[in-house]
Amino acid sequence: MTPVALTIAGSDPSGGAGIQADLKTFHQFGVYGEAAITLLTVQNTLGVVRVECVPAPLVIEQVRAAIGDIPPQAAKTGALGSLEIVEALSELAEEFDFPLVVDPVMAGSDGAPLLSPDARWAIATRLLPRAFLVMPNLDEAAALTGIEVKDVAAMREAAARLCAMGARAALVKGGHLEAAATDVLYADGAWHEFTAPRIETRHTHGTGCTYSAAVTAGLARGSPLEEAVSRAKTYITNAIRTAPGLGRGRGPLNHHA
Ligand code: PXL
Repeated sequence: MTPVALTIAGSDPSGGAGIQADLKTFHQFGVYGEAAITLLTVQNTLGVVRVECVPAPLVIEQVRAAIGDIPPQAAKTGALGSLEIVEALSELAEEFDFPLVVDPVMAGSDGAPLLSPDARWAIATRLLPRAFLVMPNLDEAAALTGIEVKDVAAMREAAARLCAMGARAALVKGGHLEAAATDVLYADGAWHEFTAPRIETRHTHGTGCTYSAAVTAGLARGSPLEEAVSRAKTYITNAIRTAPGLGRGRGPLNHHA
């Protein structure tokens, strides 16, 4: 049977991040993609100029319509926008019988807010306990745990704390570290590291979305977590390395990697 994955995330009309990136990534992994939209952004590679959240009940209706007819084997969340959406989705996720990957997006790659500040607490307390995997970057890991996360030792500590907060597993992403891009996974009481050489480039738009979509696709295909992360890390590294150079700002990745 064709594997199916669902993304619950925001729209990026320039096609590099959000649901557009997620669907391209699912497709590249041979996974049929479904998408429920949480918010619309007006943006291109130069930045985000406007964000409009979808009413929470309409987000829930989209998810129910999609999974009620074509059940996914895995799902992910991206930008969730409002407290209402985080709360409604956390409640709905109790019914999910497939793994949920939470990419706790707080801002776009240009720093524009994609999550209201009052929704952070709800992600930490309501959504994390529903997560099979949470995969924050350094800033998001710090915001969720309250500790400073600037090196691999702190990443290990943050990953373990995120699991103590209820996530089944946590992958803290070190793409913004100064040395190599080392990501730290904490799962089943053990740490694992995934390292790739640093690539100097401005074309990183949608990196987080694409990475979490690739992990979700692997899970939908039935891969064990470590294998899904390892394959996704290779994919994201190649996608950055072979970015097509589109746009006048922070350009998109190569989703065909
Ligand atoms: O990468 C975070 C992100 C998530 N969702 C949407 C985005 C971005 C980054 O720009 O545009 C819709």
